[in-house]
Amino acid sequence: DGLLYCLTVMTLVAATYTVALRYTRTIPTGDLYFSTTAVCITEIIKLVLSLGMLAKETGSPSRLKNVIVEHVFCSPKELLKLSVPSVVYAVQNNMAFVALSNLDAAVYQVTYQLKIPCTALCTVLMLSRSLSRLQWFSVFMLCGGVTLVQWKPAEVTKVQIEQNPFLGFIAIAIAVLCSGFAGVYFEKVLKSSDTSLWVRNIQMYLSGILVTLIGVYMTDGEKVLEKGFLFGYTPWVCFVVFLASVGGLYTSVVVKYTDNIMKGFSAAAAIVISTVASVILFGLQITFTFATGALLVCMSIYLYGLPKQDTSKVSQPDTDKELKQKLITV
Ligand code: NCC
Repeated sequence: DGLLYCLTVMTLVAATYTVALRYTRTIPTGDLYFSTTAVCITEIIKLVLSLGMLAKETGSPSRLKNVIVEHVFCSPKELLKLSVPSVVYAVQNNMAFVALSNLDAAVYQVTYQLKIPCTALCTVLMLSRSLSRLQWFSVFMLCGGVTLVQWKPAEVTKVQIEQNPFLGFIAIAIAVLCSGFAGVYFEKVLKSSDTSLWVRNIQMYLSGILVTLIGVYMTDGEKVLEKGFLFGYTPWVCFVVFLASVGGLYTSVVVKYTDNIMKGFSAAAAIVISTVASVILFGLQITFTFATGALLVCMSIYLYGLPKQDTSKVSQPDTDKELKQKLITV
């Protein structure tokens, strides 16, 4: 039940986040905030919130202190290990701002779905887990389904800003690769020991703050010194930072209890369910593309969840054959 709640929050936050972020980047005046600082502040907030959660988990201040001393001050190796995903996430989170400064939110959301197969590939390569052929098929079916479900006829919104769609798509491509890799890497570290999720998060956000600060310095250094770190922070920008922080933490909980591929499937299901709910509640009209996409999403979930034995029986002789072939060639 708790998981279902986390999934729903994660998906709703992600959808709101994208639209709100896009909105804050389309202000035509020269008062635009520095997006690199927003990414940095997000890491700080997530660190503080994770400390709070860890305090709750440990129960007493003295135990909290012990845990922090042991896992942060006396674990440079672990900190180094988690600096890998924190660098990659720093790139990814900055790329989201680049992409949404140059592309419409709907276009972004649809293209970003490429992260589903990318995540599946990373899972197979890095967690030495295997997917049956049918599961691979369902991964691509999900990707197509979510694309259709989120498909919106491009509205001709007149934004008064200069945009470079090509740059936007490059940014999405980088974000897709980063999301797959960092997600699976964090999952691997998290599940390889029984160290608490909040400790892992704290370890990651510490280097995250450092890396995103370097990002601020390298990209907007002079301008930030001149105008201030929080220059251009409207309530909307604060809202975006808030959503990014909450969304990140919910994501980590979801990954703890499921995995990154399941995260993709459940997010898709949540989108479908929330739309169907608004049809029932508010009489929203369902489009043909949505219905087709929803059908694909449901079918892909069904196919992905089919018992694996049947397919592994089929693929077993395959690998045996391959092995024999290899032996013969040797
Ligand atoms: O792309 P996605 O997630 O995989 O990005 C993961 C986000 O979660 C943060 N994170 C991850 C692990 C961890 N232990 N702590 C974290 O804070 C990372 O910093 C990264 O921001 C998704 O599956 O679609 C999802 O998408 C993002 C976001 O919509 C996209 O990245 C678009 O920019 C969602 N984030 C938010 O809504 C803020 C995430 O909830 C789900």
